[in-house]
Amino acid sequence: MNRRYPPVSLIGAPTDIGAGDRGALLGPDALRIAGLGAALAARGVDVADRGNLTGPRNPWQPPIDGYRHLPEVVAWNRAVMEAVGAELREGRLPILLGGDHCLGIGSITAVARHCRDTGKRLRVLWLDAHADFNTHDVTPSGNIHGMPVACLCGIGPDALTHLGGDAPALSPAQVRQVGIRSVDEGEKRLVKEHGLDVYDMRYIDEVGMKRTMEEALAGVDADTHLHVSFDVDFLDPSIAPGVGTTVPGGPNYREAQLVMEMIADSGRLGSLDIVELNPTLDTRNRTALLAVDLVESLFGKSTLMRD
Ligand code: B3U
Ligand code: MN
Ligand code: MN
Repeated sequence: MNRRYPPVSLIGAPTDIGAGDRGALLGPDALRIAGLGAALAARGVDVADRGNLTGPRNPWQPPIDGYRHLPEVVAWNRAVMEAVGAELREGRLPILLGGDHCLGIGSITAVARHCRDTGKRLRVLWLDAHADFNTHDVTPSGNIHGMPVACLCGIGPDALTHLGGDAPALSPAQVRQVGIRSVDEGEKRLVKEHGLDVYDMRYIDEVGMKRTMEEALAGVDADTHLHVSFDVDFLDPSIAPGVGTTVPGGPNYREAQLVMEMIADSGRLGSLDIVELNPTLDTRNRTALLAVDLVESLFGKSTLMRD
């Protein structure tokens, strides 16, 4: 199944402004060094690397009113939103190289706005160990990388929920979360209250990854823009140790590869985030190398028997 993809733009956002550990700011270069651009080019994809965005440094301060570094998080997300929006308007497929997962707010706000302008339906696949649905009053950490899904659904500080002008960017019905295995107590209540569609690891263990992904992709059609927000801590830490918040019991290599292949088969991938990669916690850049390998599957690399 050799598919044609739109031209791809790599956008680096070197910051750990929303994270609980330092180091995700090295994510974009770790992915480049692992050969992301060359791997896509080798698949026949037209790739342009737009370099890195700039933004405020990480002041490493404690939370204020339940948020750490809110003004800096807003600044980075504004830059991301503008960069991702510009690529989409040119008909390109943006790949955001994080950076921590707070950047999903800017990226997906741009995608949601683009879908509104072009009349496309939007489906967001959130591949993550965490639900990222905390709010300032229930967060255990104040780290905004634990809040992007809530912000995108209109629950959060105005500066983030209204980043693109209108709020909310998303309704929970547009989101499918896969791989979830760490949800905080207050966060659990919010996830249930807002009816988020969560395929947690227990569900995946019980029904298998194939059926999980069939369900998560159900209804995706020619008019759908599929956004994949790939938090690298989605993967089991035994294969992907280079992330800040490892949670045991994640998808193994074969399951993760199937996820990417099934998304590729849908033919609807329109934008991608690769976030939370922290090479300072890794050895020999193996987590970035794995991420690149999985992105190749996402762009249609398949075994001989299926080509
Ligand atoms: N739920 C926790 C931990 C966390 C969320 N996302 C990541 N870690 N990467 C929190 O701090 O909100
Ligand atoms: Mn996340
Ligand atoms: Mn996570």
